[in-house]
Amino acid sequence: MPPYAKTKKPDVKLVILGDMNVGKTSLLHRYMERRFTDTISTVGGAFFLKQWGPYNISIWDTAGREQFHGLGSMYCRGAAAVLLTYDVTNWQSLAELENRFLSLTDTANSDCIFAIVGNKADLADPKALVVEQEPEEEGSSLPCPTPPASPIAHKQVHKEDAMALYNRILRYKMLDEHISFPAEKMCFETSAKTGYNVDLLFETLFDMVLPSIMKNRSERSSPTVDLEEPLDVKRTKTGCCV
Ligand SMILES: Nc1nc2c(ncn2[C@@H]2O[C@H](COP(=O)(O)OP(=O)(O)OP(=O)(O)O)[C@@H](O)[C@H]2O)c(=O)[nH]1
Ligand SMILES: [Mg+2]
Repeated sequence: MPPYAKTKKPDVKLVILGDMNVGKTSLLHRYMERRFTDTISTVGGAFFLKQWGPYNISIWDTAGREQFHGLGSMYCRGAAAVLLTYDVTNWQSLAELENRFLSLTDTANSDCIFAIVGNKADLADPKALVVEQEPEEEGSSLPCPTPPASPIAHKQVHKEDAMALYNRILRYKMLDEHISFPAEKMCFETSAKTGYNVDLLFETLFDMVLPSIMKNRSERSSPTVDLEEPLDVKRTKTGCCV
């Protein structure tokens, strides 16, 4: 195992932002624990460490409640990617990303990657109702996934709205649209409940932050001057160092 994996020091940081109740914690639980769990509204923030091949990726879940808003920019400090999350059945949750959350990302890295994530797709899109099946033990038969009967809610946010927001973010960040990842690639619709697109979301971002991981590692391994250590210097008669 490479030495970096043993130390479990995060190589890179991802942060999930968005209004309360959009499903940030549920998305992270779905990805890390492979299931949809009961959640309680997040207080402050929580940190998960994902081992991705030889790399350690920290993923920060943040509280969407207004009272914790001030903490957001602290969590974003040094982030290589930010997942701006909304609920596809709630237009206001998309608007809040621009109104309240975008400015918090000013402390993220200058080359930070942004993803716009529309969660709760199972409520609005029959495609997202198919429950993700985990790979079974060898020899056992794989049941064919069937969509559970569930009422389809009115979809308030369409992918085009999310893509327009993404392009506005590029302009706000003064990022060149021609060299940044295109909106089509960076806008996801997910369901933490069924698992729809959840692995795709996280794993696409992990691949995209690989250059940041490499940069962080090379900075860590480059020789640094230890200010605590006395330098091996020769003193001249006048007391100056040469
Ligand atoms: N139908 C459906 N419900 C979801 C989904 N994701 C989350 N929920 C539900 O939405 C509610 C809020 O989910 P959380 O994951 O706690 O939301 P949050 O964004 O972390 O909220 P805060 O921590 O308060 O910021 C819970 O009742 C979840 O069960 C989803 O994909 N589909
Ligand atoms: Mg939460």
